[in-house]
Amino acid sequence: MAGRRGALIVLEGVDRAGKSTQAGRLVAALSAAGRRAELLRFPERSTEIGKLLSSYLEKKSEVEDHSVHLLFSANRWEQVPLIKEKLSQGVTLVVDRYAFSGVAFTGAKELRLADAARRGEFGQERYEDRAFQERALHCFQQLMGDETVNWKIVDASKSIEDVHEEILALSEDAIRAAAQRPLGELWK
Ligand code: 2DT
Ligand code: MG
Repeated sequence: MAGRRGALIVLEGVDRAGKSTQAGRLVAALSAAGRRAELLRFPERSTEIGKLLSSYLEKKSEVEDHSVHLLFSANRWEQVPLIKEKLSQGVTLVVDRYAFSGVAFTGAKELRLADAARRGEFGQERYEDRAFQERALHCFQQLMGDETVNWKIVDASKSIEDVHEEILALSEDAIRAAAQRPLGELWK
């Protein structure tokens, strides 16, 4: 319906929770149901700032912690005009990580100061080890106390199909609810 804004649907969680798989499935299902829906991801590695972040994550470069936090933030800000334009045009945006990852992953570094450095064989990129992911999860759990954000918790241990059905139903509710509300300011 003309004039109705789209919903901003953010998938957050630790690495390997299935966010990227689910974000893709969700956009496909919403589109198939005749909804206008598009996928975004953060970090968006294709921009100039995104290339710096990608190199940092691949451990090809070092960036001071505060500075890299601000680069992740800048990488969201550079997409904000597009995000606002799409939402106001009625396009629902499914976003694979957003500012909550920014807080959780920087917060996990701060917690590390009180933690013994342990390394597992979790993955190739920076942050991809069990101890770091556990600290990030702890930070996400604290962020879920923020009642200004409409959090929904999805049990990612279920099958891809079951998780998809649950996220799709929650998203349909969110799209209907968003259509009733004007666009507010975004957490960036
Ligand atoms: P992917 O593996 O999903 O590409 O994420 N990260 C992400 C931060 O540290 N700060 C942020 O603001 C964002 C959005 C989480 C790459 C890694 O980047 C981390 C995992
Ligand atoms: Mg990753």
